[in-house]
Amino acid sequence: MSATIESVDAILVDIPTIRPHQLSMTTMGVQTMVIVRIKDSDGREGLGEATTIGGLAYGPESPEGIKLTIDHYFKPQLLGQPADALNTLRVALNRSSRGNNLAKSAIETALLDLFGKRLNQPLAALLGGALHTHLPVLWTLASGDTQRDIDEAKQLIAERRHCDFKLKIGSRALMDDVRHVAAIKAALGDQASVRVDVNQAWDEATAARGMAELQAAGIDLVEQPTPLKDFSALARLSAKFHIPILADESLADATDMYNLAAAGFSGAVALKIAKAGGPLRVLEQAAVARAAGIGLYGGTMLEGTIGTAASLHAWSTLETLHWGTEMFGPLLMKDDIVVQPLKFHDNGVELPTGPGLGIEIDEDKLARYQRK
Ligand code: MUC
Ligand code: MG
Repeated sequence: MSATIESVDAILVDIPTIRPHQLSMTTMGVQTMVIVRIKDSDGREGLGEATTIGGLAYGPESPEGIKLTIDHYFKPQLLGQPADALNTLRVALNRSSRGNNLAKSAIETALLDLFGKRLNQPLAALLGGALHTHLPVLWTLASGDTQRDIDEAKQLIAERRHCDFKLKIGSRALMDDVRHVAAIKAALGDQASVRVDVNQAWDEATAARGMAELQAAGIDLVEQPTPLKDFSALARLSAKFHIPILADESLADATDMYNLAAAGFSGAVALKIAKAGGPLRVLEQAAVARAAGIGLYGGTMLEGTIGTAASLHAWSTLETLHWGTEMFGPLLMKDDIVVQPLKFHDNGVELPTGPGLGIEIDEDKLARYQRK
């Protein structure tokens, strides 16, 4: 007999960032995680995380809204149900509530963690087994200051913590951004791959000019240059330039991936468990991307260790991650709420071992940072 779900808790956790993190739509000084704890009738616990960026600045789900969705809509549906019937529970939640993929991702992650603990297997084993146990991780330079970004990158290269960098641009005038990016690329040279994320800030004409400048400056990848719903702009720009485009906000799930590929887009996709609705769902999207010849990248919503570990388990099962990953979220925060932090070294991170996610909550730290 399968264990049943006995409790579902969604907890808001606020942790300051190590420095301001400047995106085109907001500057973060604190990261808010929604930590989900699901307990079953055998006394086991599964952990999940739903995290967004800058309240409602980045996407339509806020941390407070995610907690409300889980407490008031998902929890009554989940209590008393068999804990390992993941597909049944997903279908039920999808029938009763549209969208809310970040909240659904946290639930799917917690149920997978619980199932892995029940079977005494890591989450990746439930997904068919890991192909990689150490995954490459880039770092985002987003202090807002060119020299500070260069110093930060040089130190991280020297420590072999990261060798690939993404720069957040789009909040300044185009040529100011181009000068900022070109100065960083010139300072780092060939020892680093430098990419940019515009977070939708440009219209198509600005993007065309920007991409030409960035291509000339030696930038390797341009992430989400134009607004998320304009699939045809992404398709046209991807046909016009050699510098590839990474689609991020435009894509949540497998259907979006299919539609963007059908619109003629070529390039790469930022996979994120949060956007897709969980580790199982994101792998469906990866399969569509692969079929369409679109490159894969393990993306983040700047989650803490729980969401990052869940993503790593999913990415570890993908044969090729053409653009690596950006699973550095825990490193952007001043502190952590887990007993054993992830191990970052050699320009990447180790896939955690141990049943489920392989992550344990530090109850004192959680109590310290939990929103009262
Ligand atoms: C995004 O749009 O990519 C991921 C890394 C980072 O610095 O910001 C996020 C969001
Ligand atoms: Mg992005």
